[in-house]
Amino acid sequence: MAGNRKTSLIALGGNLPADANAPQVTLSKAINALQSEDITLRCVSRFFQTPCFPAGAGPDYVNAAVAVETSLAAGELLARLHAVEAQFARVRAQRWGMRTLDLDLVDHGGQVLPDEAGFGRWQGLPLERQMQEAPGQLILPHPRIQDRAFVLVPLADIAPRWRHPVLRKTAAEMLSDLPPEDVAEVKPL
Ligand code: PH2
Ligand code: MG
Ligand code: MG
Repeated sequence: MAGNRKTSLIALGGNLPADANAPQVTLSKAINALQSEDITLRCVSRFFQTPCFPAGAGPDYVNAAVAVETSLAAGELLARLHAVEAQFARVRAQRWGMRTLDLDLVDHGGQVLPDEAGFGRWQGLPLERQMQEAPGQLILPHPRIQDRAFVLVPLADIAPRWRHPVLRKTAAEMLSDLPPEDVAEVKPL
């Protein structure tokens, strides 16, 4: 497919075994499974062990991030991510529940979806409502990037100079805005 190729950033996570494979094995297999004729892998972060958020809600996660190049539209890429999650025994039971594999589209070529106002509503949602409400549509960039060391540490590993299209900060800047104790808990495997 020619033209209009975008770089997309994808966050990976998992905290349950899938078919007796540890989360880091599932993540590696998922990265392989993601690659196709129209999805080219460009960069893979280190893998990190991270405490479950919210604290105490389950075992530690393994988190990572990848950059891919693709001609797919955001919705099409998201459908591929869901298909790969399903392939690795992901069952969508509970919001923020334990999972074998979570693939989150973090950024798709700087696109803001549904629009800046819609992004702003989700980004500003208080934690209590974040835990109860799931957006019915794709929000881009991922509305929680700036809050989570388990997303920003892997992201800054592969794309420290990537700039958030709404907040106008780089991954490295957002990471340095986080409490150092949150960042210290994210440990390379
Ligand atoms: N993902 C969640 C909920 N909690 N905690 C960590 N450490 N890492 C995650 O990827 C994660 C989480 C929902 O997607
Ligand atoms: Mg997630
Ligand atoms: Mg997800």
